[in-house]
Amino acid sequence: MVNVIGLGYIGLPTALMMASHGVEIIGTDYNGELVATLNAGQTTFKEDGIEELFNDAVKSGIRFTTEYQVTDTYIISVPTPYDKFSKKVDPRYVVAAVGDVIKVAPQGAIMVIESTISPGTIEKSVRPVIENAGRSDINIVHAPERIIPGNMVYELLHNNRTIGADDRETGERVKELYASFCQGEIVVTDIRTAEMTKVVENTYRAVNIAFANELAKICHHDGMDVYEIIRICNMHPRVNILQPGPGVGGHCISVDPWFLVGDYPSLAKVIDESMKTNDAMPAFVLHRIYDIMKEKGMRDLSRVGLYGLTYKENVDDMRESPTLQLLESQEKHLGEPLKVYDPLITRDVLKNQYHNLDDFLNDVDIVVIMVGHEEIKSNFDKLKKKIILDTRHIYPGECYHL
Ligand code: SAJ
Repeated sequence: MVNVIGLGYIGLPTALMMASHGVEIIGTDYNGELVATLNAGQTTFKEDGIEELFNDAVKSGIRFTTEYQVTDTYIISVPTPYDKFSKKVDPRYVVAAVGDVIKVAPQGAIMVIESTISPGTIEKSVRPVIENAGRSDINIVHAPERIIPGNMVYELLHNNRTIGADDRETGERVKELYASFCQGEIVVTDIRTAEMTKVVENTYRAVNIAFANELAKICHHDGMDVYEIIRICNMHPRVNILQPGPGVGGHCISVDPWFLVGDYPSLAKVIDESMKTNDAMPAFVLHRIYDIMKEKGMRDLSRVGLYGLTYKENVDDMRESPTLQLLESQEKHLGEPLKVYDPLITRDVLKNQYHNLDDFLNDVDIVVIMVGHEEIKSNFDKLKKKIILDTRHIYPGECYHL
């Protein structure tokens, strides 16, 4: 039996996937409300295919509880926030979960940590907890998650995975467990390498996006079409530039690279600049809005609407969202926030927030497409009379770009 600790964006799909592939799973979360929701047969966030997976897992006998279980294998997938000032990882939830698990874990149990951590965190923060409790018999493993919100179920099944362990035998045992559902290649390595690969993967993407964002600014400055330029460059067999956008959000790409900057400030120069470039994008969008208003002779900010509140298309996750970053920087300057609407955010989170596309469009003249949700793509005809700033390069008609 496997006890999955932390039933959030990563722990829940992982637990469901394993259960639906015949592994006996008990999911534990200290949030009683979340556990009650799951026990009432409801999933806790929207994601393609998660409902079906949930139903399969329930049929296969998955259970949810707030109690830690006595078993031979644990998977810990709790959040790892970062300290915005020091830019370092904050391992407090991982450390707390490890502390709770070792109170009940039997001799020789395996403890897999899936949470993203900066290189060296297991050595610095996790191993001491285990050793100080006299539990050196516990086998620590790091199996960083790799799935992308919006395509989690597919990626859980198909992505290659990395497993870091102290010894080959433990690594192979965990590999066998993940092979119960994972059709990709599973590489076994040491813990520090596994920690580093995860952060490097997200850093690679952050630096690549920053490069695209910088190109967007250069091209805008001299009236060149950045999208056409990237499209042509990407036809070269060894070039793969990502897309510019209004900023980088989510809990990973906008956060993990900072761990390297925080730990190696004098070495991580390109990474530091890239993160600053991405962080500056929401303010750049704000400048573009002012430029467009000036060009059109408009003064009334209340006629500007931001479409999309989530950090990317077709997910309901707002963590580190560029729209929220933009509103924050706008509020600092002007006070009254711009109008916003997102079909996937149904609860009231902001002032000036709309819950219906038509109402939103009726009240604005400039629409800033911050997120390319399917909803807006199938309603482009409603934007015909609007002035559009498309930060995602999805609108087929005449409009402004970054
Ligand atoms: N973005 C751009 N331009 C692009 C691609 C993305 O501006 O060309 C923006 C998005 O709009 C979003 C942000 O970047 O705001 C991040 O989105 P994403 O879709 O690139 O990635 P995440 O954060 O949803 O998921 C990433 C994935 N990592 C990699 O692709 C290397 C995922 O595989 C990881 O599991 C996840 O981080 C994580 O948990 O680390």
